[in-house]
Amino acid sequence: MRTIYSEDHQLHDGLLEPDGDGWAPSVECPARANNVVAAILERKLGDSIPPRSYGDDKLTTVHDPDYVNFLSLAWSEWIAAGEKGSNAKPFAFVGAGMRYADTRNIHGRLGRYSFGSNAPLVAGSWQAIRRSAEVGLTGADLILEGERFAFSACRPPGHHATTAQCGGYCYLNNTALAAQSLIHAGMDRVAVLDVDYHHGNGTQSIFYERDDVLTLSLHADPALEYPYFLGFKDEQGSGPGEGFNRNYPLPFGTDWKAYSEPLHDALKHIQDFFPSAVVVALGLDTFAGDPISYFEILAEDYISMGQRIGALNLPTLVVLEGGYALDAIGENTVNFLEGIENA
Ligand code: Q9C
Ligand code: ZN
Repeated sequence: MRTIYSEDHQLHDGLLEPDGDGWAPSVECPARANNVVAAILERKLGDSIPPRSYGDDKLTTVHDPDYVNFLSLAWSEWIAAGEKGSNAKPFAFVGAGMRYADTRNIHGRLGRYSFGSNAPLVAGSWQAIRRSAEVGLTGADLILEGERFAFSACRPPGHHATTAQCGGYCYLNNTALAAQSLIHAGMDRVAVLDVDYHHGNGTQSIFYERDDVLTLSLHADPALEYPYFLGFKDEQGSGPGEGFNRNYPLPFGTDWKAYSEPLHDALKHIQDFFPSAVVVALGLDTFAGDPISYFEILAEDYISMGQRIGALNLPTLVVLEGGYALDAIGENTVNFLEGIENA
């Protein structure tokens, strides 16, 4: 299987996230993707190729043009406003009774285009964010060109990003951009299976009213875990999309035995949908050793997980999402990818 990867993710570094009374280094750091790519090389999974370039028109197939424009300019606006912090991040958000008004203040703009304070922008972020989206889009193109599998080693991740808001370490929704690109190229139906520990709220909301993209997500119950405000079982799609979204909220402590039942159900629904391709949003934060998560999936379980998904026998694009156990993310990712290939 080929991997698509850009070194430009290194530019998105020095990120901070809320911690106690202050801010601490974010668990979403360059070592994640570096360790994934090192494991792919070590285990000889296949070649690594750089992403192709795409115009803004490709990014706006999923995102609002004003949001893409904001992401591209936010760092320079932060500096122009005389801000000294290394992380441009919001503190004021659009609450009930307020408007998504066209404010010009950088703090207002950061809040208007964020749904939380854990998607900061540093000097090199935009380049990394754009390249990460292009890594996802190139993976979709490889599938369109006839490859049975491809792995988009995206960083930053994307599945929390909505049409016009960043959050949860995500800015552009790499997975959604890839799925949309498959549809745009003529596929009638595409399934997106999100196995990240956190609900893929961005991906769900982007395709919620559509019947051509089936979205399914297995994740920690949002009643207990981030992103808290979406990912419940009763969210099944709306309008023409009614019945084309499925959520599997799972309890803390979920191990492979407990995980494999809802996974089996999700795979059955994918089969019944007869998609032309599957996009897997692969989060390795379901791992027992993940520092911010509470599932109990073990290293060898990722082989089984990959095998189950590979047994669908469909063209499959795997897109990297979360996973924060730095010394295990490489092994777990390659286990999953080898499982898919050797189903
Ligand atoms: N103290 C992804 O996995 N909550 N995003 C972290 C840590 C935010 C996860 C709390 C988790 C966001 C792509
Ligand atoms: Zn996650």
